Amino acid sequence: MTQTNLITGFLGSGKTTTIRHLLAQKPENEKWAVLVNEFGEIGIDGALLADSGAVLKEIPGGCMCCVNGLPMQIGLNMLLKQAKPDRLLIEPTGLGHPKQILSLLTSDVYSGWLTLNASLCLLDARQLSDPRVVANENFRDQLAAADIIIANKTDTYTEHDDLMLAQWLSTQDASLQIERVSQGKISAELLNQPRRNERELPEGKHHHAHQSKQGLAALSLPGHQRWRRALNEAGDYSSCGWIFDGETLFDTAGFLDWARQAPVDRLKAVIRIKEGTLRVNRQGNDLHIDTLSTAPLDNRIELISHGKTDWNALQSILLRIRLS
Ligand SMILES: Nc1nc2c(ncn2[C@@H]2O[C@H](COP(=O)(O)OP(=O)(O)OP(=O)(O)O)[C@@H](O)[C@H]2O)c(=O)[nH]1
Ligand SMILES: [Mg+2]
Repeated sequence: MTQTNLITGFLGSGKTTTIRHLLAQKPENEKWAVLVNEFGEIGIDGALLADSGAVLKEIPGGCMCCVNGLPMQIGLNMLLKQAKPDRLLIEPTGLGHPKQILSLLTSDVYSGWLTLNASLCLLDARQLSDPRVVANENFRDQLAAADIIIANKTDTYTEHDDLMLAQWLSTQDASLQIERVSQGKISAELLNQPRRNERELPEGKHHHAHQSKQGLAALSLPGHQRWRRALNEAGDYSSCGWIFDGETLFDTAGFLDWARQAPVDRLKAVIRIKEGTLRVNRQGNDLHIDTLSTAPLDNRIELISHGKTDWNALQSILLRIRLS
């Protein structure tokens, strides 16, 4: 039986960061796997976890409810039946509703394969002051479905954020477990806690407005095509992602300006520059940049925004800041 945990949390709350930290605690003799579902069609979290020593499976493109059918089950089957990991961590998209994935994981199909342990939900308490986030049913239901709340990014909290967190907690069951951390630094011991929360969740609204149904095909560049883009839309959020081939190099300063200024809520990129590989991760105005020692096969950029965004305008700048 594979010990399995859902690691949920709204867009940019720190799910992947937490999973990286958990993977660093993996005992050497164990095999751990990670299943990531991203909202965007271009998977980037896979690249962020590539050097983490886990068996990795990405399901790009859409909210969990939309990919929860075949792609999700195929991914899960592959991991459980071929890789047979001791432990499986599942990161659903921050814009997804937890109901469908929980029903899938607790269905008879998987009863002989996995044990579903505690669900951990990442919470950036600053988001409690963002009316757009608080009004989002996925944000609320992810928290409602959790066994353990991980209040992450405590290094950024103001007194007001602490107050909002205390206020939110006062509306919750007194037995709800909460850990306050930064950089997702939780103990892997938490993964062994049992799942206790069996609260009946409302059906997540099904916003099937996906413009692109390229799914997994979007992961590769066919033939000699140098780049392509893929769009996704669900509810009030839309995403635009690009893959550029491995020969493409970007101008570092140009790219960082573009990443800082793009009028979007979330930006993730793993791009090649003259000096190597740059990893860029922006949530709101927080921008994190670091370098990767391994060169990825291609360049990947993913933007997510609330409301309408002029993707073509952003794309024309992006095309201009290529060095080759
Ligand atoms: N200041 C600060 N930044 C953090 C902390 N934890 C994560 N971050 C940053 O927050 C951003 C988002 O982190 P991720 O781990 O990618 O978040 P995520 O929930 O996986 O994001 P999505 O998969 O896009 O929903 C990254 O730039 C991280 O470096 C923290 O404790 N403090
Ligand atoms: Mg992530």
